[in-house]
Amino acid sequence: MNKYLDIAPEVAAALEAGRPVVALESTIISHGMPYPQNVETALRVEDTIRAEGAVPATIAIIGGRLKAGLSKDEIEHLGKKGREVAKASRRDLPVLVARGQDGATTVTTTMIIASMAGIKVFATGGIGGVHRGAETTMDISADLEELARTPVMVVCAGAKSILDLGLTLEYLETKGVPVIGYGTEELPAFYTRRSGFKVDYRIDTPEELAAAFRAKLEMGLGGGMLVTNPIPEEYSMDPDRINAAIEQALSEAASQGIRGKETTPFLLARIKDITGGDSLASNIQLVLNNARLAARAARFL
Ligand code: PSU
Ligand code: MN
Repeated sequence: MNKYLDIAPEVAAALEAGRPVVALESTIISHGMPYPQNVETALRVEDTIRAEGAVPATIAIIGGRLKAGLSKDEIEHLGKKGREVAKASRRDLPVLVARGQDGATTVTTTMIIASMAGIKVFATGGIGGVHRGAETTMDISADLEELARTPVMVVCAGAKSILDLGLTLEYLETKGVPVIGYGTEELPAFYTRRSGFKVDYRIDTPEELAAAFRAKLEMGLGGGMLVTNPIPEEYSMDPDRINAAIEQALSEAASQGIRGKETTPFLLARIKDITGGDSLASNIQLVLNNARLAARAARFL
């Protein structure tokens, strides 16, 4: 057992018994949504996973310990501190752990810690990817490298068009990461069901998601699988409206010189403000939808 890792008793018991477990990230709590909706959503997502017969394992770094499974108090703590908590990617783990600090885990570090704990399925909202203009900034999320490297199935609602979706798909292709559309041939764009880009494969059942991922694991191919699950129609946003908000947020980020790890949280917060909170409601619904699908897939693994 990894001496830096604490697996919550409920999670450990489920893993021991071979029952389904779904990992959840914590950057979405601290940096992705405002308080108190972030805490309410994190707890609702856990309840949704339980209602589907799986055990939730929200992942974070608390006092330098890698945690698979958080208490309500720990979730409240991360949600209240919000952007004061370090956003922890792979490169941040050594120093945060050695210093005994807190960290909110991104898709990258959630995959790392899930994998250490033996958890195979992870549900989130959106992943990071190749940023627009990456051909000069080289801003490419570590999430893509992690998908290439760590064996976890990640269920998301696609990627926001704050990113260059075409280049993100090219990168994943190069790295050998299967991009699956759940019930769709088109990559969903987070707030909307359509992006104009094709996924690699359409899969229509949780059972087949599990079968494909199991085959990947058993062949020893390494790396994860990305499942993109479109936001339910009734919660999806008007594409013109959301795209205008994204363009405005991007131009503000450029004029304010926002860079590096600040870029994504800045854009997410601005989009939420520009849409007057409507994007937050959609965001919450798509996360719940992904949690449900991840729990169903985990039951077949
Ligand atoms: N995209 C979203 N919502 C999020 C994130 C991305 O739509 O909450 C968060 C996730 O934690 C993701 C991280 O792993 O941002 C990516 O950050 P960066 O682009 O700095 O790699
Ligand atoms: Mn980046």
